[in-house]
Amino acid sequence: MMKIGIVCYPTFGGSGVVATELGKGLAKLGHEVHFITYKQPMRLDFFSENLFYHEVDIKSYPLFEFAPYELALASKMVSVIKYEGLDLLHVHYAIPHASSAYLAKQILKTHGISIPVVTTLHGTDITLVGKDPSYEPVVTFSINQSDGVTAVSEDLKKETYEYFDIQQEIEVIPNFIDLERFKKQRKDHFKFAICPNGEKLLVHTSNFRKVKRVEDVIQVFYNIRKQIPAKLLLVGDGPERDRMERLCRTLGTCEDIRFLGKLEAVEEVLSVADLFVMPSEKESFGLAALEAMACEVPVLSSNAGGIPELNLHGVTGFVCEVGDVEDMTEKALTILDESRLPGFKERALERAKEFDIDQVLPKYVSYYERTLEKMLRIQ
Ligand code: GMT
Repeated sequence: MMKIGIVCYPTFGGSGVVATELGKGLAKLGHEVHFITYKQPMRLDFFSENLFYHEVDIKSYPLFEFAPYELALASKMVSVIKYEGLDLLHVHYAIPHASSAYLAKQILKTHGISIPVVTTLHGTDITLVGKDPSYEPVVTFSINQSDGVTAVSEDLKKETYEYFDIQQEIEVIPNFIDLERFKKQRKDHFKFAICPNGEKLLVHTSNFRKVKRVEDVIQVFYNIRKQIPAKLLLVGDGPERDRMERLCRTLGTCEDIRFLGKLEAVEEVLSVADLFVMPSEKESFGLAALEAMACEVPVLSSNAGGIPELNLHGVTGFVCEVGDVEDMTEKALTILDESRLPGFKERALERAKEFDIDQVLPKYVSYYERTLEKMLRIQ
């Protein structure tokens, strides 16, 4: 059994969700898992004898306009690795976790301790923020200094090699889902409350950032609504929410659209949905779409990044060019057609089963073992 440290963003974001579920899964297998984050991770809300949580203390001081989180994190990594005797540190999202891990490793060396670091690339740490010249040199360096690097899709691996000078072999380990939690629930009363006249129900969940193109969701819905009775639920919150509410008012669709804000039990909403819409401009994997598929919801998506590796065109939904709202409307109507909808729903669930935690967790365990062995060989 291994002692593993996990570092991630403790929010609703996909990378934090994947990291937390991974830690919970490893703990169930008997490994000891230590989370090192600045806040209790959203989904780490129960007790297990193998799970530990260490909060990063970020001290502020009047001189600091920005408190140095990276340094506080590196210091916490040093103390947890040293005093808990961790075997391996797994950091999720390169910025700044991989560079803090590098710093912690160098400090630990002076204490005679060596520990392998695995970095998982999740998406915007590469495709958006990481590429920016203000971060690129540090991102390149810290990826190259990691002892193991994984990416959540083939597309993300390709992009990483394309934009960064990486000497490392990147292993693709896709995101996963706990099918026990994400399964269609009977929520007929809920469906009736939203769609009292049997309307079709579209759902979108995201952090409402520009890259998610929520305006395309609303535009597609507006077009569909002209042809069939339908409702739209928008789950999540973020910088674009205000603008999207104004767009609904301009289009006169407020009656049929509800903004639900941040919801924890998103599976309850997905359980009554007929179509999930993900028109993102960039999306390395699309965990939210996988959650929908697990609840038997077909997906209408863009062809950005790694989405086509998950959403199979014409099988589990459709994949359209980014921004092609006309095509998306046509494809949505095809999916929602009563004669086709049950087939799409069934195939979406079948596809989701391929990403069950039981299939993917062993890939991480085997990767950790190989990384540890490699490190022992080098020493
Ligand atoms: O969306 C982000 O900016 C970051 C990140 C997150 O923390 O949610 O999302 C990325 O990681 C998820 C988990 O691996 C992926 O499912 C998302 O596709 C990916 N987001 C983007 O690439 C935009």
